[in-house]
Amino acid sequence: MEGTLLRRYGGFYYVESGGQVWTCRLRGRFRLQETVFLPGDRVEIKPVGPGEGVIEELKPRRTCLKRPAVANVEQVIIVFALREPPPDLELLDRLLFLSAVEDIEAVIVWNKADIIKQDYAGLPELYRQIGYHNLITSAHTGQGIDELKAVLAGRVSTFAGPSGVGKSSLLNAIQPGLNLRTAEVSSKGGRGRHTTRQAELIRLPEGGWVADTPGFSRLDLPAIAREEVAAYFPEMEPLRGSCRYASCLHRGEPGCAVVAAVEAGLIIKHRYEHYLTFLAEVIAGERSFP
Ligand SMILES: Nc1nc2c(ncn2[C@@H]2O[C@H](COP(=O)(O)OP(=O)(O)OP(=O)(O)O)[C@@H](O)[C@H]2O)c(=O)[nH]1
Ligand SMILES: [Mg+2]
Ligand SMILES: [Zn+2]
Repeated sequence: MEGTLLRRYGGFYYVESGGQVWTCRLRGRFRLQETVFLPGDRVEIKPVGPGEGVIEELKPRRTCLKRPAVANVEQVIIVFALREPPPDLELLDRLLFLSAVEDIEAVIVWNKADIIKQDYAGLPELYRQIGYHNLITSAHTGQGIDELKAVLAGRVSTFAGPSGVGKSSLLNAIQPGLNLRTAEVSSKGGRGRHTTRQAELIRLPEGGWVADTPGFSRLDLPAIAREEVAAYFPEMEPLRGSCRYASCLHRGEPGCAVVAAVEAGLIIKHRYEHYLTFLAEVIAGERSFP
């Protein structure tokens, strides 16, 4: 029987197959090979008792994210808060960049609209102008929840973002009765408390699946060529071929169209700065994996 891995807990793997959740163990050879199974994995199971099974096979993955660690998602729902924790725009740009590299659609959700801090009020429009899909939500008042439901319906998605932004709260708002654990942002430092410990795939009543995931604040970039970095910044893409030198990496070369666009205010400064940061990381990575 084929099924979808929902979550791991202890030595057990919970697999949905045929409208039922099976508590499974791994075939010994998977333990020997140290195969890592992820929520979202398609697996072959063999029933061994009522509601109990053994995982016999791991199907090839269509997509595979390391952070959050989920397999086969079509869409990443990147959640940030419009108050606390303060939005870390470098992490946001990293997630957008990674989704583009992995060819997974990204939707930015700006949550806690009910307690929005004015400093952040312009962010959704800024990212909308770059071309990203944005939603403004409040898990507390229900604002934007229908739009979020529509975005999730019929697709396999994962939530991603820092701890405390309201990922689990949004899922509880979408599907009352889920009762996912949530916890207040700590008053000291305004950071989340890492309430969700493990990624877990949830079936949506409208059809589709969504993974609630633990928050994180660090994210490594994938190994790509330095010349490709700009291609994953949608606002730089149209300038491809416009710099004086074909090999331009847009970091101070003469006649650079990207730097000119930054100076003219057509490319947002912090986006360009993050481009430079990512470029430097990609180049450093090239040296460690020759
Ligand atoms: N005012 C307000 N508070 C919210 C909203 N959404 C979530 N919160 C609060 O923010 C805190 C953190 O919410 P969680 O849902 O636990 O956050 P999370 O992103 O799942 O965090 P981790 O599981 O640690 O990654 C809780 O106290 C929630 O009640 C919102 O839209 N408005
Ligand atoms: Mg959570
Ligand atoms: Zn250039």
